[in-house]
Amino acid sequence: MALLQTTICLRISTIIFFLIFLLSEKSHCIRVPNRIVEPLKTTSSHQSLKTAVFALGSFWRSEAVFGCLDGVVRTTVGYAGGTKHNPEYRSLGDHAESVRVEYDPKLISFRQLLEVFWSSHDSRQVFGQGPDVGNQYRSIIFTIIDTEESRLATASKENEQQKSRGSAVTTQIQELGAFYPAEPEHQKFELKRNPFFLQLMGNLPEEELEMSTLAANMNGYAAELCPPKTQKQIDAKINDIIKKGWPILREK
Ligand code: MHO
Repeated sequence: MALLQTTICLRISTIIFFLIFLLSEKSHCIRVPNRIVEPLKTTSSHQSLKTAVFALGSFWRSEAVFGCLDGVVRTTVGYAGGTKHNPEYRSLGDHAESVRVEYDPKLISFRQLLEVFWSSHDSRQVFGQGPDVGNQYRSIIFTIIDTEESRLATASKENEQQKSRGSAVTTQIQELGAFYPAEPEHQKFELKRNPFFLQLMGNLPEEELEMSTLAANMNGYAAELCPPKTQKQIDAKINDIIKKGWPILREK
């Protein structure tokens, strides 16, 4: 009886999965994954990580931009740069939509993160970013005073200003105060828009999704914002999974 139930459950989920597949216009067969519990990293390995916080427009996009860089371990969207206590998406006060990036400095440097920051938005746009208008979309590099990072941030802003002589770079370099993580529905937003990818990852529960490096990567991939080489590598992995019918995406 237990066996029969398992078989029926598998069949139902297979049908749902095939429907998703048909909608995505692919014509391959694939087995339904069991949920994979991704092992959380140990505290000791976390001790060597560093954190950077940036604001560069809609935090859905910002998280995707940083999420699939090699060396980025975790991303979180939130509110920073303002004074309002406990901001929320619909009343964020004077905060800016921000992304907190946890990274391994042995694999990626703050300098490289700054390059991605500058090349991923228009730092000369006033009171908004792209189509999004408002103070919450302003451009900020958060640093801690008198650190190597704050010196690098200042130098990179000067460099950016020199490159765009005609117009002022609006980016603020601001002391990092409180960072308020945003509501769960805003975390890994681009990935959550794509149930097929969530399924490929084994439908991780929210807490694991928020901690997961793979989810940060896949969030960037879903938004097509990974560096081209990474975008292609993930494409290849997904195609491989589809071919083999072994539908589980794992950490690199
Ligand atoms: N233009 C975006 C802004 C979202 S955001 C997280 C939208 O689709 O509404 O502020």
